Amino acid sequence: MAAALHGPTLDCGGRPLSLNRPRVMGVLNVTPDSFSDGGAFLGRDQAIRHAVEMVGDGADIIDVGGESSRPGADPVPLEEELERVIPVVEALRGELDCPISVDTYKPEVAREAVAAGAGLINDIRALQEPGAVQAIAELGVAVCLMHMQGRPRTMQEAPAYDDVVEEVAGFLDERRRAALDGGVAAERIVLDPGFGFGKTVEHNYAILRSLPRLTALGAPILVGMSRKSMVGKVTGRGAGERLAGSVAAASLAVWQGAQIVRAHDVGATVDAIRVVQAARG
Ligand code: PT1
Repeated sequence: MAAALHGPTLDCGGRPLSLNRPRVMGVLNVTPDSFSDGGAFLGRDQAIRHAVEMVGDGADIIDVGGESSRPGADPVPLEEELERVIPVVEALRGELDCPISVDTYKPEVAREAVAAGAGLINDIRALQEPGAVQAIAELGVAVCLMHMQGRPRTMQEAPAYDDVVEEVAGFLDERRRAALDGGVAAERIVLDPGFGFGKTVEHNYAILRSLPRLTALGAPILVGMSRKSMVGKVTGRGAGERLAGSVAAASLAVWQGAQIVRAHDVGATVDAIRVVQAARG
């Protein structure tokens, strides 16, 4: 129960995460093909060390991902995703006090991840896979519902919208409704516009400047812009040199009410968010 906490909380499987201040979700890739870490954290021990370091830097959630969703990425078979993700979640459960998130759209991975200790399922397909709503409702964990146009392999070929902000808002509202109707508790739902997922640079910045339209949906908003091409395109920087741009994007999102920021560079993002919070009063 969240009896001791006041204000908005995210219920991560019985573990309440207060959202009375913005939170940082640290990215822990356990893929050999990940777009910015280049598989550097593949080994289980390295993954644990990286997660512990991010928590030391102020991360509130660790997001474990075994299938890259960067533009052009291929799907990973179920067994391989399980082999990558589950041992890391099991090890993290013994090392960390913060909620562990798993970036997966497969209900089978969600079930095993929660059994291993995950409290949040980060679903880039927003529970559209068969059986996904039921799995999350039964598991009693938190879920992030994200918008994506198309699929990672081809989503950047020709993204198109009549009104990107309204279409993303409408989709997130519809998926939230589907989750609620399927038995997922309202205090377990987070929404995410999916920066870079089937969106041009212009689409991404239109969403960024219109975040209040999304916070008005009534659920906490998570954003992930860290090191993405929307930052690279306007700065002319490669994937390894996007820190300042990523921190600017995170700051603008928090200024407009985003409650959770998914980021690779946790320490810098935490500092920036503290400054934004102080300015917001
Ligand atoms: C995200 C996110 C995610 N992003 C959530 N989960 C990725 N909830 C993975 C590029 O344009 O924003 N929200 N899980 C990473 N995906 C991308 C997409 C990485 C686009 C890079 C780009 O460079």
